[in-house]
Amino acid sequence: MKTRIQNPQLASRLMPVAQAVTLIRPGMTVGMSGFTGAGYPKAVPLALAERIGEAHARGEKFRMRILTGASTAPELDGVLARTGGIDFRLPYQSDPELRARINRGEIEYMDIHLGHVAQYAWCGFFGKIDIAVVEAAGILPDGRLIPSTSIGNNKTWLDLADQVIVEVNGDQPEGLDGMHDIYYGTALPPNRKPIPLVAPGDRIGEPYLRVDPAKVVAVVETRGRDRLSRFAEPDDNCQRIAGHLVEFFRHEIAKGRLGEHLLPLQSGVGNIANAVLTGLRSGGFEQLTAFTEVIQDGMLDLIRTGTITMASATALSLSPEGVDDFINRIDYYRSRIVLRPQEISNHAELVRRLGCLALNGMVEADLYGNINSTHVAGTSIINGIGGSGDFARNGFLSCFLTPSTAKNGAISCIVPMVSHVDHTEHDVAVVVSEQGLADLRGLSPKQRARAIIHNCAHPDYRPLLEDYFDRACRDSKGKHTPHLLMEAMSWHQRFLDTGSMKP
Ligand code: 0RQ
Repeated sequence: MKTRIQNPQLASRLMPVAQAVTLIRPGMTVGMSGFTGAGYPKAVPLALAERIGEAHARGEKFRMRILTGASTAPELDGVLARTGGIDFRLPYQSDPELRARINRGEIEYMDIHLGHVAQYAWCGFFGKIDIAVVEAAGILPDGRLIPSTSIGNNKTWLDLADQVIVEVNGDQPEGLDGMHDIYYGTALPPNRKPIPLVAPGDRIGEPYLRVDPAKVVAVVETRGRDRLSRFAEPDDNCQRIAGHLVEFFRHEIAKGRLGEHLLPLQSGVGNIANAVLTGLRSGGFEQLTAFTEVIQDGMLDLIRTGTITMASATALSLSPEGVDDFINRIDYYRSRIVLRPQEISNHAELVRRLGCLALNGMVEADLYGNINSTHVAGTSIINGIGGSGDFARNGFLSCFLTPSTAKNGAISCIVPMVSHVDHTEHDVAVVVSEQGLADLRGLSPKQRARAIIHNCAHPDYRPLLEDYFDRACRDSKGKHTPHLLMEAMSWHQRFLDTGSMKP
């Protein structure tokens, strides 16, 4: 384990975790590593939660602002939320404990595009970053860090924080060394230059994270794998959604609008996105590439089987079985995966240049193609917008996927008006459910409504939506985007009142 810390100056800062956490004080803004359950610090947050618990027991207030790459794990978000130690959190979360407290109004949460976080931090919009806590797979003799299973915002936190705590995790595979590409050429306007990346596999930076050794106040040795959950087995609905997408891509190839190797895929988080990738494998496509944020099991399968020849991301978000496979074939994967900072993996310029095919899950779509990715009934957050907006707005094709109903049919995922808007009608090209696919390109609002009702709504809800739309076309004052405003929201209110959207 000692050999993973090869820089003598940083080795001299090695200390027990209980001592390291005394450097984190109430009111601090803490930038932590971690992206979709990968590469988060394993020891400091747990020890910190204990310290906060003790402080609260003494009647002292101990709350911090916690910034990360994306979601982390129960050992970070879960424990810190439970102790009441989080005052403010950004940019993406999926921990049940944290989510519950956000929805009870106990924690302030800022849901922000993942591609915007670094710029906001550099511009000072989040205030001063007091301390960074970053997991690394090792420290080189020159003091640079071998990154872990995610990069996320680590470069930004290491650059901006006044102080740094490095957790060196002896259980992260040593074979990660060489898989990363950290670009140090970003600047703020008016000094920005084009980012020199023209293909997903291009390496434009260096494999290691720089850190000023003078800022490193503690190094902690840890062990422990990322805590990543299993994906649901692709069910019938997922397979149908994948089937509709495959058919659509084939149609686009036939029309000459996509080449036979498609364009770089972006795949969102969650079961549906994971299952759709699995479905693409049976679609007979070859030599695909990915420019995305997260590599889930479905994408790893495509890389292993050679369907995807190169994937760029900022994190690995694999099931325990996926992790085993990744470690067993790490040399194979290292030549086919590049992990980058999220300011690059989610950069609007690159997503637009490469022409990504954006495939993201959603909560609900409305008749006109507005998408809600984050909220149940308009007021309770699920996870956050994550990177879906970075890709939806800038991709070549923006596809949103959902089963047509949720909660055993009690909810229609196609509604008259979404209860919260994450992606506007202007950023959505294709909506897919197990019922079918609505290609919204080139359609007016009313044409889009007909396509979505007809192709995507569940038969149980289709007549209700048709009836709503017909009456809206007749009775709405404006006929461009017809709505019966009070009635539109009554669908969600009915669900809140009775547990079902059905009248
Ligand atoms: O809740 O598990 O309690 O039953 O939402 O739904 O169908 O399992 O779908 O796992 O693909 O997640 C939008 C959440 C979909 C995800 C979302 C309930 C449903 C279930 C999950 P239960 P499924 P998925 C880049 C991309 C935003 C971030 C993003 C997401 C739970 O895709 O977080 O795209 N997206 N990032 O029952 C009420 C509805 C519902 C509903 C589903 N209409 N009303 N509840 N659910 N539809 C990567 C990153 O950014 C890191």
